[in-house]
Amino acid sequence: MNSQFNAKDRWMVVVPTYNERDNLPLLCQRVLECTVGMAHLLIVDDNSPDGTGQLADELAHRHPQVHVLHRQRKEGLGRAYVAGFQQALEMGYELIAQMDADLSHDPADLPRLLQVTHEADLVLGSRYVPGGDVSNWSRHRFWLSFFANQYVRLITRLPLRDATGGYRMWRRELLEAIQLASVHSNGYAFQIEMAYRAHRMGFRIREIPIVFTERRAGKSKLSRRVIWEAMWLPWKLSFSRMDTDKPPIRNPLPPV
Ligand SMILES: Nc1nc2c(ncn2[C@@H]2O[C@H](COP(=O)(O)OP(=O)(O)OP(=O)(O)O)[C@@H](O)[C@H]2O)c(=O)[nH]1
Ligand SMILES: [Mg+2]
Repeated sequence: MNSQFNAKDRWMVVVPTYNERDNLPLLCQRVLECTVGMAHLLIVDDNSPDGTGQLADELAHRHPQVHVLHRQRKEGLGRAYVAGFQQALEMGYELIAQMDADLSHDPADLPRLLQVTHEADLVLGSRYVPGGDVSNWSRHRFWLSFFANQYVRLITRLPLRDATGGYRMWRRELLEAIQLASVHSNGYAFQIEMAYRAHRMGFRIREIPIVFTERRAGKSKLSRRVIWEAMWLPWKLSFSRMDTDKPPIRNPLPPV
């Protein structure tokens, strides 16, 4: 791990990868370009059979801002993020972003997410606030995702338009308060649970519009299991009070 820098001045973008060989070089290049070298990148690879891990090592060798966390086996997006967030916190970063490796999240939006952390503890890139959108999705996929978010909102009363989105930026105080070791959900359920915990603890959440673009290379890891978990989780959250729960002390800011 190459780490000659003052972590307080820098921020970390955590990217989980599983078989993203065709996307990773461009993603890395664009993140570094769009953040003019100010962001560091942590690639969390689950021993991808297509060699994404080795490619990540080569990128880390070439760019001092790039770091790699290798994990033994595929355990899902949530486990990869928990490991990546813990690593970023240990390394001392104050601001930690998360994004997919498949270029669905445009790295050019990173500076906007960063800017809003001045007034929020969690900034969500949102497809469903005015100005947000999706590109290259079938009508069916759009409505499925849109109604899934309405469903989450109705059951959990989480006042967010896009609780399943995975383009976010966190302040370290919030990630520390969440007690990452106790988060066990994966996939979309992981995104919902993390936002829910932040809200229940009264942290400031702000949604900003993003345009999400369907992946062009590589394969989706979306599975039936991921969808079932996301459908079940809102009920679990609304029925069981988690250890970390406290009544909200502040309301999230309204969407812009
Ligand atoms: N390390 C790790 N990364 C994963 C795992 N599952 C998914 N990912 C990564 O998580 C990100 C999101 O996964 P996608 O397959 O794009 O899933 P999605 O964006 O929810 O679904 P699509 O919209 O169909 O692409 C990508 O960067 C994946 O490579 C996993 O088990 N381990
Ligand atoms: Mg994707």
